[in-house]
Amino acid sequence: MITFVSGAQTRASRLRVPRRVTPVIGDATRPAGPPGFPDPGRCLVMGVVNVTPDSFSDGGRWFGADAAIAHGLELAGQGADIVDVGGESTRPGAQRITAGEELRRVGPVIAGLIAAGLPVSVDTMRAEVAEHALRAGARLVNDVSGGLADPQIPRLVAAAGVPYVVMHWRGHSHTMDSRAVYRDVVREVAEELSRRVDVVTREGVAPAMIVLDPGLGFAKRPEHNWALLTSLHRISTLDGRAAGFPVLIGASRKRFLGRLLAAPDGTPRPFVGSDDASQAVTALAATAGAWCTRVHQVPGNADAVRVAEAWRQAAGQARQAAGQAEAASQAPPGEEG
Ligand code: PMM
Repeated sequence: MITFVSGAQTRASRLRVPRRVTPVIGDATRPAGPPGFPDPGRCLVMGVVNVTPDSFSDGGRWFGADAAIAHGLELAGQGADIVDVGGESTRPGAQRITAGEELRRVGPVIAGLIAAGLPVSVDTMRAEVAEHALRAGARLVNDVSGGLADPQIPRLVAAAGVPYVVMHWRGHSHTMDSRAVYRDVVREVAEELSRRVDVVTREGVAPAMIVLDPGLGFAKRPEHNWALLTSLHRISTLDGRAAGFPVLIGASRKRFLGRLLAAPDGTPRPFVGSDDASQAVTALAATAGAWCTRVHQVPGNADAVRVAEAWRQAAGQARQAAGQAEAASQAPPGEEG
């Protein structure tokens, strides 16, 4: 990011008037990620393997262990840092499946991907499924309910000592659209996440193991998603209550992107047609300091996080240079080199 210094500012510095340094976009800090995952110095990419017949973005495509394992390997080969395996659709209106069915779907896929040496996370709201995955070697539990759907999960995660994604959630899929009511979405999501953090840490989860997620599309209307995306720092810090948790975002193929890209007659863009927009969100969120982006298509997102990191590095240098120039301009006369 270029830091613009106007002619007026240059004259002001000659007159020793303190200058206002233009903020540098991409300057936000990125809190350290949880232990147990590599820190390549950029936002991580989590590739999604939905072993479901009905997920709204890719339901049915990887419904079968062999196809799902092959897809997970493909995502890792394309640059996914983590492969996230889920067996229960959370699409709006979806009905729940039994724990037995969820386990039947994800068990062999998790085992197959771990046997192949991949870092696997399990996307589940059930302790029974999380426990099975952890025994198989899953490295992270991604709980879209943040422990609300099954209060046993936090204790289980604490005992396993793995990172825990605590997502903002207001209820199961069949009710979530009616719960998308906020006066100040960023403040309320931060408050509700803060309460979840209190609960899960009381259950023994180490704060260093917590990753926060604003839950895009879960009891959120498009304007709520955009407000949250532009306020990731407030989510990370729980609106000033904490030093800063790592943040994961899941914008990929969500309805708000399809609506943004709607045809002139208002028909939303089909989910697969929103992958370029998903990558744009990844680039912006990674530049704003997100720890991880959860995506269905890896290659473009793997590029986007690298672009974002180059941007952040340059922004840091620009900020440093602007700070040095500011200090020099405020030094008393005669102290200039
Ligand atoms: N979204 C979905 C599923 N799991 N997990 C996290 N942490 N964050 C999300 O936003 C999220 C998630 C729903 O999307 P999909 O069914 O298309 O994968």
